[in-house]
Amino acid sequence: MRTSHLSLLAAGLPLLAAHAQERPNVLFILADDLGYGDIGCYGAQGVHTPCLDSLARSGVRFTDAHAMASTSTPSRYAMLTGEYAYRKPGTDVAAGNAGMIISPDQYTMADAFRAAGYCTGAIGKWHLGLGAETGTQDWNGVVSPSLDSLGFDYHYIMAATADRVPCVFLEQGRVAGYDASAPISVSYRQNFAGEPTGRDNPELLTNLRPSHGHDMSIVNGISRIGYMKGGGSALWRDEDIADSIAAHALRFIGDAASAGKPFFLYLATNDIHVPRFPHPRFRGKSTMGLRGDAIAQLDWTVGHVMHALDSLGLLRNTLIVFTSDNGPVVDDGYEDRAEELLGNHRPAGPFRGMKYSAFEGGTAVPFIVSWPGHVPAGMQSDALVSQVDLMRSLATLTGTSLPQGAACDSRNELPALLGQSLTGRDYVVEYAANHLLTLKTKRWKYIPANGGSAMIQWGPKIETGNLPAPQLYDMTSPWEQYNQAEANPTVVAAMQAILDHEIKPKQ
Ligand code: NG6
Ligand code: CA
Repeated sequence: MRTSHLSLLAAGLPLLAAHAQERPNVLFILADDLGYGDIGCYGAQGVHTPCLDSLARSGVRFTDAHAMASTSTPSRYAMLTGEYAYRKPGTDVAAGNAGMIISPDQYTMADAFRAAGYCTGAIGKWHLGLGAETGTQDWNGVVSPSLDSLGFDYHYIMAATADRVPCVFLEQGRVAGYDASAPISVSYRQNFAGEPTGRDNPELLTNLRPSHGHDMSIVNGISRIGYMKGGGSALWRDEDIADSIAAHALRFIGDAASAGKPFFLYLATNDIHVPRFPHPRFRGKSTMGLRGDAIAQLDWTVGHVMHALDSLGLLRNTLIVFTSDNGPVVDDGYEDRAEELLGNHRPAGPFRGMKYSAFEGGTAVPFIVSWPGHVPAGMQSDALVSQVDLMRSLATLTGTSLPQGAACDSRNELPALLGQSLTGRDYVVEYAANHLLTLKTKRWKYIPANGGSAMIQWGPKIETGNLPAPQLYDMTSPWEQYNQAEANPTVVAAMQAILDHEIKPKQ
């Protein structure tokens, strides 16, 4: 039975309805700003990640996996819709009061799981906007439309990032633990009369001070991007965010198990995005200060959820995907000593550039797939894979056919993702923070000519990848160092032609 099931998958054929009861739960863990080199099994120094390493040992560890974009909002957009973010206006890094970026009529990964009879949940960082229109959300009532219109039955989320207001979780569209004595107002234009800011009241920054930006409203002794008033007892404490996300994940999984339904959980951690302010029990767990300690906390989250799955007897029937939304960043705007304490740890591993960049460090990410008994244990796969393919591949796994026009950039790469084939994509399209589209094949990385500064201008010490001439790097050597564009005009032309084709609207 199992053999035929696997051979059907390998042939890329949809599963038969008769196999419905064999469909696994799917736990999709998406870390934030975790670089290729940031965990033990990818070469991290100065921090131990035993749970992630053990997850990798139980499944396939990919070495050539890519986020679609080098920042969060466009990367997540592509992942959840199967559509490249540049097709949709307004997919740049979103403010905390942005309106919903994926429209309710778009078909999402969660819709596909819902259609397959799964309980669907989103827990953690959202950062894809909420409500009908920017700035019009009712934070004291129900924020609508919300994730239920995108296929998620249950949602417990941060609207944007921990460094952006509002600093509260929303559960089913309402502020979790709402404090009626402290009504919430949010603005990305101006402060509210009498409210302190990081800029004017540095003496109130008892937990973290900004290194660039992040000097507006103060919550929990940390100043943020944007202004907010109120919140009272509903405001998060940064040191409790990971625990809160893990606790809600456990509850969701437990509820799905009691209901006897398979689940799809999109578990998007706050770690290791700024402000990095892990719980005291993780302090000093790394030699790298708060950034490394946040990695230890992330590792704990993964272990905690896996332990819960194991206790419920669900581990063997759960497909776990672990990855990150974009490459790493060291100083991303707070004085957390991340740069000073890095030692010989290389957040982007062997890749040039980091978050925001058009170089590979912006989008090369750790990527682990585990499904005991179905995915080979302890395997390394060098197949070229892109997160944009998760949607169609997972729909194939559950035997769900996607509506015409949905997930137009997502391919079924299930055999590669399950470690049954070592052939992945022929190329991946990548999207830098400055909207530069680049292309990676197994061998080459191509960055079209682009003017503009070579370094990011607003704080992080990161190369943009800009050069006024085309760049072509042979990725069989570890660092994008020797530009071979002039010597390989045919390769450059062929790769530019693919980009020209990919940028056109899909029919
Ligand atoms: C930048 C923020 C950075 C981070 C990033 C988004 C400043 C100076 N920097 O604008 O700290 O929040 O946006 O990160 O404000 S992401 O991972 O969510 O894309
Ligand atoms: Ca991110």
